[in-house]
Amino acid sequence: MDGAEALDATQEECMSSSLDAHLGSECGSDPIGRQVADTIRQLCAASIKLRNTIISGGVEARSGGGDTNAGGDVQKPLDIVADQMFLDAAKASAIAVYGSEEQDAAVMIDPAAPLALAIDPLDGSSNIDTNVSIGTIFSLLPVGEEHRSDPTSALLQPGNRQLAAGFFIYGPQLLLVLSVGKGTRVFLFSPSFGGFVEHIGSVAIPEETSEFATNAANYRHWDPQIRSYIDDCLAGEEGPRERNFNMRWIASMVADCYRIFVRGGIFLYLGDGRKGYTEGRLRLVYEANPVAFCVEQAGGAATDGSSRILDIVPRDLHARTPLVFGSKHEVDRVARYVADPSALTDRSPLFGKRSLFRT
Ligand code: AFP
Repeated sequence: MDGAEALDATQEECMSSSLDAHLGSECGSDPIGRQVADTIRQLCAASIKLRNTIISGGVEARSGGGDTNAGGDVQKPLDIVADQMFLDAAKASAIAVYGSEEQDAAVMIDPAAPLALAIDPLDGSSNIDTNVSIGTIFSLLPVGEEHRSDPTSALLQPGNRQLAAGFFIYGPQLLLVLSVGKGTRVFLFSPSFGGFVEHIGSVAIPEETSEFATNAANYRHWDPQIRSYIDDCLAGEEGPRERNFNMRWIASMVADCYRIFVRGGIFLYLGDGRKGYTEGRLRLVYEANPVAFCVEQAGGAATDGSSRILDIVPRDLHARTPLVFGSKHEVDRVARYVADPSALTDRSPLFGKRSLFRT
């Protein structure tokens, strides 16, 4: 086989494993399915543009001071650029209403269109300076007849109504983690092919794990149940869990989440005692819901500590929620710690009272 034939063979392989082929076969041939597929294609095109901006180190990609968004987070120039790129993608799709972390209120696009897009255009943007992976998290919801008088209300449906959800990771590779409700798959942007190709077929998050992800600097602000859970992990082989745990915290949810898809783990960002953090930090509609959808579709679990994330009815577009997700058995275990504080008193005094973060 000469070089040209080899290239053709690779191109053919790329086409058959392409995101496009996946969307064609998995989204269905009904109008809504086709519009979901087309919207995902538009989001992918925007993500490639954003990736090019990031890797070029252009002026937009540089961090800097800025205004605050609706949630009070400082906006970087790249947050604004990303928001505009995805808003343009939404305008080129069958989107009625666009709800973004970077916009105070939902943006009406076409009240007659069948879909609503909720998005965090650039999650983890406080990491831009440090060249850590950042991402875009998105959720597609149906706009039904009941939403016609006020299409923005479509963004306030519980996450179990999502038609598709996913996130892009701008890291060493541009990846797309995607679920259209039939499992979760990972696609890789191939510059030579010019599009996304399948990277990991069907993701399965291991049910068991010995790795947790949390910002341990907030330990003193946590509820006692969560401190106890982490204490028990930290106690390792000598503690009640009788095995050693590892900790990872990238502070960029897409990157922490992707690691959990690849090798299991548990992510915790619960409410804590700091001012403004009673509901944690993460947003229900455009962060927790899409992640929870992909996690559940990969066999994992996602809760607010006790209740399933996907069953929560959002109060408003920017509402926060405590969030725990990852390996199912570990997420269930956290719920047991949260639900039954009295069980903690039965634990050995060594593990019930002592904080291993204290000296
Ligand atoms: P930014 O988008 O402001 O960087 O926030 C990122 C994030 O929402 C999420 O990606 C991280 O898991 C979390 O914040 C990290 O929060 P802490 O800095 O409080 O650990």
